[in-house]
Amino acid sequence: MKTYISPILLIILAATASVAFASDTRPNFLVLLLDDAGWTDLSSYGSRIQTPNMDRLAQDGMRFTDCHSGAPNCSPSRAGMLTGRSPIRAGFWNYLDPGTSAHLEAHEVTVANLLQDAGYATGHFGKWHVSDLNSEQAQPADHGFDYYFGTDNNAQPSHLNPINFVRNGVEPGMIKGYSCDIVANETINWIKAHMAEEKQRPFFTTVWFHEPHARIASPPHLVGEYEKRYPGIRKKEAEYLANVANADQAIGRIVQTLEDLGLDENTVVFCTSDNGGLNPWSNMGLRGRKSFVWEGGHRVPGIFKWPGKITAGSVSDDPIGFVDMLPTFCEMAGVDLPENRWLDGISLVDHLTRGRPVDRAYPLFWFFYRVEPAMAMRSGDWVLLANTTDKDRPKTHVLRRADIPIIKSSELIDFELYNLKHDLAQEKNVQDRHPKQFDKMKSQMVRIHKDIVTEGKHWDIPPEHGAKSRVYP
Ligand SMILES: [Ca+2]
Repeated sequence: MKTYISPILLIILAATASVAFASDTRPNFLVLLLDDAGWTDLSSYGSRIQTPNMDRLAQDGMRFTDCHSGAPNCSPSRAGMLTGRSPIRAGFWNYLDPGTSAHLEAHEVTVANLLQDAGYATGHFGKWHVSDLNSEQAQPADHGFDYYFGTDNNAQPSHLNPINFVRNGVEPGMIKGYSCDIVANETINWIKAHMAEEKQRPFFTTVWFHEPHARIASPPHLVGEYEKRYPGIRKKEAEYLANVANADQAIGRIVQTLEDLGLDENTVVFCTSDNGGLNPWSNMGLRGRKSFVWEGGHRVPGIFKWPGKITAGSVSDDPIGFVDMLPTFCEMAGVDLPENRWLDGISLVDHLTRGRPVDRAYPLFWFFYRVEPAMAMRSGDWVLLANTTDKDRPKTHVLRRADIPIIKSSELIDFELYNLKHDLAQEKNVQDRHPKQFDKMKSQMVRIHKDIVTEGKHWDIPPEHGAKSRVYP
């Protein structure tokens, strides 16, 4: 039997569909990531650096005092943000050095994949560092980005006049200017072009700046401002402060573009850094720095802005992590989570928009085989840390073929318990005073460690790869 649909019904159906499309009120996303900026590198977090644009995001949104990157170094942290999973589960034992086999594989599901499938336009701008661009490895397009303009790792030879950007597979050669401005310009142009062509579609953008990771280059007038402001300051320090300030100005131009285009009211902005800072002034009050699983390695600035949904000027002390971003962005966009894989993060929407406490059944944790201690796990105000049985083995800066079987067969030892509420600097191991808390967390951490090192990919790394990498005692 043929089904007859009247022309009038077709007109009504078409009109309904077009209204539904035109009234797509799902938010846009702008994820701003600094590289190696520490917890206290923004003025809103107590820094000497003038960061008025990021501070304004905090004034217009929610500032987190206890936000944690996905890992204490670059590539794993980014993989954690994109996948909502522990970087170890996603195959990231260490950062990606040139020639390694490790990378974010195409079968991982990223937040960009999910939003793209749901109709979002997607763009990545800046440092990528979860696979080699223009190689056989999975590319940004495989990970859900319609458009990309990025570098494998750091801007080369420095932030000034970089030569290693790739735009959708094409290498434009040297681009004049500072990396943060180049990345901001590309982001702004992409957003403008998108709005001119298909303004009914929401967008998702990751803007991952190279600043303030070495090698640093900062505009001389900004360096001069900090030398004048802090007489006697070392040149290297002034260059660093100016570097963060320069990135802040680039962020200001992107945010201004959103306002000029009338997009700011319906755009979620998340601003953060991929790991703790290297310098003592970057992680004030915290133990450790980049690479370590002490707080200084992964506690970072974290600012959310979503006008009308998140209370302006609010401050949250609840612990959150990069693994929460995929579930959070998906809920904000009304997109279902993948059901065929374990996610380590949770949605923060109830916390962000209704002020409900972050209720986490599964803890935040960080594992890096190369450092001591090698693992940290958070539960409320408590942090449990532990070494591994291979702690005395000399380790190279990069992951080598021989590392993986040893990491996978190692076990946790030397546990230490700290209470961050009373001891943010992690100076006093209190395991003897809180045996029940210690035992409870220890058994959970042993389970999680076993779980992730079992799941973590056994990469087929070439035997000689990393032979000249520097060795740690
Ligand atoms: Ca980094």
